[in-house]
Amino acid sequence: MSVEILDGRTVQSFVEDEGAFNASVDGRFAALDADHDGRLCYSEMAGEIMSLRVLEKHFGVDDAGAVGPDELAKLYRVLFARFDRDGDGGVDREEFRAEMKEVMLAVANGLGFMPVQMVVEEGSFLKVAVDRELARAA
Ligand SMILES: [Ca+2]
Ligand SMILES: [Ca+2]
Repeated sequence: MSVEILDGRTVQSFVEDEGAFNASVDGRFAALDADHDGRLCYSEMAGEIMSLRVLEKHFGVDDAGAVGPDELAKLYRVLFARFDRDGDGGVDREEFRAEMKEVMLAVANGLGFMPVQMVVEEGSFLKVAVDRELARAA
């Protein structure tokens, strides 16, 4: 983990660079797809969903810290259902790309134009977005 300065524009320009963004999302997808069947089932997605809790505003949850384990399990199911757009019980690459794009655009909107300090996880999309911006500025 590292602390980075980022703003909405950094994130948005990363999402809009379709080649870079899709490559990054596809890499994440492949890493999550433990049994390599080209779909993410709920258990494969669970870790990712937990890391998305920082983005809970996007999913309409205001205070996830206040919910108990039962509610949390329910919340994870709801989040999984958002990814699984056709409801077939698995998240394919297209569904994963589409939802990650929306999530990241929601993050960009939330950040706005004022740069903020954020703790970002190594290998996360935000980290990739920051590194990309730094590489461009150099
Ligand atoms: Ca799988
Ligand atoms: Ca699906």
